[in-house]
Amino acid sequence: MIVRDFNKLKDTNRAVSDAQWTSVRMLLADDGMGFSFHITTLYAGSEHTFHYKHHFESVYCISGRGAITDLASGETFEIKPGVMYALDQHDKHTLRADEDLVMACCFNPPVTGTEVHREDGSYAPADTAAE
Ligand code: 9YT
Repeated sequence: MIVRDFNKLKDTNRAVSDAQWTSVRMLLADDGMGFSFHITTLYAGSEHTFHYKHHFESVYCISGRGAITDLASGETFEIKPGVMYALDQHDKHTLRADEDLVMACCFNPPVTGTEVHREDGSYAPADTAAE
């Protein structure tokens, strides 16, 4: 069994940040679960375009308000506590945080923790994370 405390991990190298978001990786690839599990906070006023071409991702809103736009269809959905979205088509999307958005995210395949967003909004495939 694995038991971890967000409040301890947030001050370790399992917390990855850029200027507009921070993500605490509760589970990573080397935990052997087949998915990774992150608590990601997107800061109020920020907007993010991501395109996880090599991963499936589901995201559950714990707190905050914002919106997600599916860039293929142009549809926009409100994000608020209780709402989940799943990028089952590797959907390219824009997330807008009107307030700090705290999201619980699962990635399949799991991220290793070393990925950085590439120009196209993706993370590299699992077996080439360092590329
Ligand atoms: C909510 C969201 O887009 N999560 C993406 C994952 C986050 N950038 C991370 O943990 O790497």
